[in-house]
Amino acid sequence: MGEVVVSRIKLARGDITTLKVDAIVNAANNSLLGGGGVDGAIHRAAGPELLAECRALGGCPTGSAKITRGYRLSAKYVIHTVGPVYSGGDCGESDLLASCYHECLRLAAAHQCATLAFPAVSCGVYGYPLDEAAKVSLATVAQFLTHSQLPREVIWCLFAPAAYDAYEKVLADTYRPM
Ligand code: AR6
Repeated sequence: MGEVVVSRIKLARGDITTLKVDAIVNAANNSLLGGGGVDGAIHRAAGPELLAECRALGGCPTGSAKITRGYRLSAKYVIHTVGPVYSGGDCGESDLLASCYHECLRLAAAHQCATLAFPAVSCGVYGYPLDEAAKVSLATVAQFLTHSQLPREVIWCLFAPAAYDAYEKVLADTYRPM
């Protein structure tokens, strides 16, 4: 992977709702009506207008994404994606997770987002192993960025220390070998 593409990928720690970026990604469920984890945090920070807009979207299939405004967030948009529930790895989970990331990137570029932040989609209650998710998602983002100027920068905002460590390791081993 080219150095230019890798330099457009950043890792951060903490709460994605605090980021000043054009769009943040929500790890949602098929209803798009809120939940726990990062989904709960985003709805709390964005305010009730976000839920009102989500109600009108009619849900979202696993592997797809839908965009809303960000309301009280610093981010202009929230891109809601529904990751797969991990059930052993032989049920198409990696294709579905790659599809989530690809659809989010496509929507961000279509809405002229220069900066986009992802959480570790599917790595909480949906149970996706962190190292596998890091490999699939980094490969999908790196591939997309090779043929798209937008988003200019992609940030993973990783709340759990283990998630940060997993992404850092895959990035170092695969994309920034010493
Ligand atoms: N900022 C960034 N990352 C966060 C935050 C935050 N504020 N809070 C949690 N995480 P999860 P999933 C991390 O469970 O596995 C919801 O109920 C968390 O540590 O939020 O895709 C939805 O409604 C983990 O690494 O999402 C769905 O029903 C990562 O975000 C279901 O959970 C994802 O964990 C989706 O499950």
